[in-house]
Amino acid sequence: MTHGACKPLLFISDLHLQDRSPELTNALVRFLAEQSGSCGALYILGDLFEVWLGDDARSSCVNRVSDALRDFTQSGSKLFLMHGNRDFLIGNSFAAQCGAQLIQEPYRLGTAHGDIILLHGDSLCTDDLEYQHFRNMVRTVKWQSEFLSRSLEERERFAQQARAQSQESMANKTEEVLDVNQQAVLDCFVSNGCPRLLHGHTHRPAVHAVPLEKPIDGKFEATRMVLGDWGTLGWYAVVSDETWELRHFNISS
Ligand SMILES: [Mn+2]
Repeated sequence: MTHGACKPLLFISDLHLQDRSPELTNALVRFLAEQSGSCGALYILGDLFEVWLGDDARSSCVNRVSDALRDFTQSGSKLFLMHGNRDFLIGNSFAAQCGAQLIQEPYRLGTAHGDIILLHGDSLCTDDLEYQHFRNMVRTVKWQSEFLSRSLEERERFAQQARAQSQESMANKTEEVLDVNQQAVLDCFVSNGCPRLLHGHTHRPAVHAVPLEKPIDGKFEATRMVLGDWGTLGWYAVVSDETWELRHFNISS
């Protein structure tokens, strides 16, 4: 693959879209319209939606988003969707409607700056044992096919209970427990043999330089870029021939 005339790659995550926050859906629609054509590909690294009960559960928000994503891909930009901890049930049917391809984490992306490992980020939060237990359960094929076979009302009830429980237990967890575990981050660099990592989930946008004991790719320092969630600000990362950086813009409500 040559990188000579590559259009920029964009990365977003954690928009948590839902009918209740039309200003965020509007911000995404504007963002897509501005970037379509000039952007080579958009990678959505999870939690595009606040909740996903199945591709058959439609809402005005979901319809607006799928229309805007389809316009974006029809204009010539590629679109890749990764699951987050809230929308891990997005299926091939929704992806096809948007012209998107679902990708699994860890996803290794070749760029002009070397390979970058893409993750949603929740797999790095290993101090939150309760959440990791839940994650292991709901990420099995068996659990998912059983859940998707239930009625929409039953699925909605389950999602409400899960959210109430998670909010209750999150109130008792420290900031450290809810952030990434540093050893999990190091293990990720080592196991992938790659000193560059890009993820979301923690809602703590930053670019971290991580010292390495043993060099990876000849480097004693790895980079962990964290996308921010969308609220009063919208966050995205840009990878072009010239730069690899985190950017943000204002979202007026
Ligand atoms: Mn998340």
